[in-house]
Amino acid sequence: MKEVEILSLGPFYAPAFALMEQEFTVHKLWQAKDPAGLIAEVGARIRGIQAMHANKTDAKLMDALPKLEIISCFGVGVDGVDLEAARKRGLIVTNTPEVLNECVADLALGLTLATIRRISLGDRYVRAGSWLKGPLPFTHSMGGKIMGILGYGRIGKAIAKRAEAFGMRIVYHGRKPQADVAHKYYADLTEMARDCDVLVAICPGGAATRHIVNAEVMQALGPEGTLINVARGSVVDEQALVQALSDGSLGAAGLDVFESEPKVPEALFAMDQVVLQPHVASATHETRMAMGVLTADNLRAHFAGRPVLTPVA
Ligand code: NAP
Ligand code: 8YV
Repeated sequence: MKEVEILSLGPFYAPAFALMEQEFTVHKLWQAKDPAGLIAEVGARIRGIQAMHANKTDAKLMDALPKLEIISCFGVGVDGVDLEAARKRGLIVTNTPEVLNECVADLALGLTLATIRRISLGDRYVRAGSWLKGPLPFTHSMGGKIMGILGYGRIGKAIAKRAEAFGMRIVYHGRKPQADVAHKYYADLTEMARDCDVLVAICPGGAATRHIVNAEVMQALGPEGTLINVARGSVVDEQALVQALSDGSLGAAGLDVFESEPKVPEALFAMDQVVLQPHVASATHETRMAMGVLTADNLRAHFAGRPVLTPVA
């Protein structure tokens, strides 16, 4: 299918990217010294886009590619794509759901454990020789605590399974209660935050969830509460988060994602009650390979005249 030309907006896991390149003619916008020049040169021939969540795939870009048929996203979150513009153009949009559930849930649970039990702090404590001067202060248990999940979807359910194995009780918030789910549903996020010990955000990003975890929600979670964000930086009001952690109205936070990543508010660096990760929840060899293969498989299926494997509804 080398005659099919694809515009790559960002690189993904190299061995999987190579598979895509074996099959298609791939133009790498992220390597272009003059991105606008590259689009002017090849735009009229481009039939597919491959995008990462951080890439802005908007109407302007789509309009510059008159033969565009499909946008294949690496990652499950498609908040970088203007879905309405894609719908109007009749474009197919695909993502890579399911294959990353377990890894993202592992990191979410790891962050929860590391934050509640102050594992990163303990590590720094030993390395700094502080143990010689006295023991680390006690932390809290995971078992018996309530975890509120904001976004009880594919990954949310994988997180719940792990948290239950740690003896935690699960409650959830979404836009509606789910049939066949026995956990308590909260229509109101602030109410759920008030009732739980740990609030895990794992809902989609984008305008609908922007700052859904606001100052009020953090106050409700309270001085003993822990916020875990593995969703998108945009979901949490970061300024309010820094304020709540500084004045102690929120107890602790474990964060994999940030509003202006890779920029992280420096105020968080000095906080012992915070664990920071550089957006790595799905970043294992196995999972990134599976995501990359699925990204290429969706393109292959479409250009072979078959239905794509994982279309975004
Ligand atoms: P999913 O299966 O579609 O689940 C999303 C959940 O969020 C659903 O339960 C949905 O429930 C809920 N939701 C959607 N819109 C909402 C809103 N406006 N308010 C409250 N809840 C809402 O998606 P998934 O595969 O689990 O992935 C979830 C998200 O995780 C992705 O979109 C991505 O942003 C993030 N993610 C992050 C990483 C990372 O590296 N940190 C990795 C993978 C995914 P209702 O429809 O009932 O509202
Ligand atoms: C990746 C993600 O970090 O799937 C998502 O939505 O955020 C992560 O799996 C991302 O796709 C890499 O750009």
